[in-house]
Amino acid sequence: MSKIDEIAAAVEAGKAKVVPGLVEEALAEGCDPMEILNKGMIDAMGVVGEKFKNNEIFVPEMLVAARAMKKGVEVVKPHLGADNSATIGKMVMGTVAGDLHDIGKNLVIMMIESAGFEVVDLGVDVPIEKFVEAAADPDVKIVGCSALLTTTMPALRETVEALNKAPNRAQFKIMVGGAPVTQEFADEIGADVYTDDAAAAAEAAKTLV
Ligand code: B1M
Repeated sequence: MSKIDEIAAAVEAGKAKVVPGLVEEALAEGCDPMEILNKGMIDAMGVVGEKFKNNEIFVPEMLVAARAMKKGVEVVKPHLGADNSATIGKMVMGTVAGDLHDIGKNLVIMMIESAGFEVVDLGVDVPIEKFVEAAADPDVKIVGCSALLTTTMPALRETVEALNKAPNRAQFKIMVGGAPVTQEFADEIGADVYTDDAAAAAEAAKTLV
């Protein structure tokens, strides 16, 4: 079994104490940090999601897998080229109301910070008013909204609608993403940009400013 497969297996099994050591070993062996993240952790969470969908595992197992992934991300993060010394713009980012998923949002933040942005993390279950209030900061160039549940897509729509009515709307762009979100949905609700992963979000952010 390759080191990356070992990481994936440990994430799937929710071994939060084991994952950081395996990630360190993979880095020491010269594995690409992006591959560790994508194949060792993000893909593993995809497997966890499938198992949950098929009733093979339940919420607690999903939660421990998420914790294990977070521990692994902490180790790989400094190796992804994060450099906050130069700021090219300010972004605010949150997971919409009713939605508690934050791994994807945190990865998007990590990649966007690596691209040179200052990111204000509004957290999860963010009410519409909090997004609008944060967007009122005259330095904010991008407002990012993440949604992971089909049941929170209406909250995403309402958030984007409210942001579109903000008096300072011309000053910022609205970026949306998350597993159930599509380009078509993003266009329909009036978002400026949709991206399907964290790396693409960082590229899009750079293009926007
Ligand atoms: Co939840 N969950 N969950 N969950 N969970 C999903 C999303 C689900 C698909 C699992 C499944 O059924 N297969 C399903 C949703 C089904 C649906 O809506 N159709 C689901 C469900 C049902 C639920 C609950 C309702 C379960 C329950 O209680 N019965 C519940 C809801 C709680 C709530 O939010 N109110 C729930 C709870 C949880 C946990 C708390 C246990 C845990 C979250 C822990 C945490 O985040 N801190 C959890 C987890 C871990 C998952 C899965 C397994 C993994 C999510 C994840 O972290 N993926 C997930 C299944 C899956 O996704 N395959 C699932 C890895 C992450 C890197 O990917 O978040 O997609 P993702 O982010 C990507 C892109 O989407 C994109 O970039 C990221 C990085 O590349 N992206 C953006 C994300 N945001 C972006 C924003 C952008 C741009 C790109 O611009 C602003």
